[in-house]
Amino acid sequence: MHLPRHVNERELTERLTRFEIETPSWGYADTGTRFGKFLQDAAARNLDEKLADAGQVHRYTGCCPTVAVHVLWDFPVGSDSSEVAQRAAKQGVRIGSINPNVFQDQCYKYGSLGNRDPAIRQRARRHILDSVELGRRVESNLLSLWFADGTNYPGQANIRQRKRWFQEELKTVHDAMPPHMRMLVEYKPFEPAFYHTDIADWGMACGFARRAGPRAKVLVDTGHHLPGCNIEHIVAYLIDEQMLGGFHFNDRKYADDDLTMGSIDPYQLFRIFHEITAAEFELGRDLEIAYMVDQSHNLKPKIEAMIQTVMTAQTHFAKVLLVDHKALAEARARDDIIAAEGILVDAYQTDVRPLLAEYRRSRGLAEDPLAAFRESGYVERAARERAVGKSREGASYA
Ligand code: PSV
Ligand code: MN
Repeated sequence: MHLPRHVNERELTERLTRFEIETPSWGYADTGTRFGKFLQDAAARNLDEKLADAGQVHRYTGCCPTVAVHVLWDFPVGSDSSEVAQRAAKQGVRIGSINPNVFQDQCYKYGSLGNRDPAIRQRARRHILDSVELGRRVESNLLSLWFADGTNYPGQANIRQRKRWFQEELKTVHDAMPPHMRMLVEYKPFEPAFYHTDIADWGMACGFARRAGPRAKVLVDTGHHLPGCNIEHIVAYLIDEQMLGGFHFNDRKYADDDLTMGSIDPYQLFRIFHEITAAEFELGRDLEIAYMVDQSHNLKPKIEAMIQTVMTAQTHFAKVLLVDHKALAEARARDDIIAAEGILVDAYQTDVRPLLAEYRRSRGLAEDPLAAFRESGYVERAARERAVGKSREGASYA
């Protein structure tokens, strides 16, 4: 593909190659809404099948070498967690972020680290510390924390007191992590709590992370913002504060919809990536950011949806790599808003499909990973094997 003069082809290719995306184990399993769960014959039934499916995504895209795991969903009590790193390697992937689960057990009805009962707080802390240990065993270096804690009614709880419990507990966990491990603190404005959520926005996540310690950073889940929120501004701010640790990518129309990344507002995705690559251009180095997908496809076929997601991510990342940062700085210096905006729009409107096809071909990958995967017959084979014994009864959301 003919590249604009300001783009260095080698640098672009190298940056694309360093852009890796983690896929979530829970994106390969049957999931649903609180109203029901629609099963797919080919959906993974256990960790090994999830790793195999993630391995397929990596095999066809070449940029998804790690898989996020959710502790209770992937390591149910009593399950064998030994040799998971080797089992992942067999599928061509590694274990990525560890996601403790302190929201689904009955004891967490009124919260986990924010629960007024010290025994429950201790139980939640224990589970997270066990997850740190699990991370060590499966060779992960990322602890990703999301809490469902919050309240539904004014007056229900002492918000300031809960904040202090969170502060204390997060610091304890931070200090217990092995030196190579990082902690990511995720925020969400509402759901499941509908009045107040203990870590409701990026500012709170940033405050908690700062107090926890230097290896704690903020995790931005793109679906966790109120309508109209300028997410790229948050991203830029956190980068400048050296507090941006990672992303959970997905798209939304209303709230935490878990729709495919870039399916609703692809320009937003471009704007988010632009803030990152613009900062990298200034700094002259890559930022340490964990790019992760957090999507559960209830209706789309799961592996295909994940490949589609990853291709969308790569497409938009390639587009921001075309931005002419020098010309942008010059336009800004003249207060030429039309030109400055035009530089972004030019890059956004460039058709990077030929560039990506060439890039993939040069790495021995299929030009169109989605088409190649579809042709492979993997889903049909998985459906034949996995549908057997899959109960059609009791498909309500567990
Ligand atoms: C919560 O909505 C969330 O975004 C957290 O990251 C959880 O770990 C994940 O979804 C579970 O699907
Ligand atoms: Mn998330």
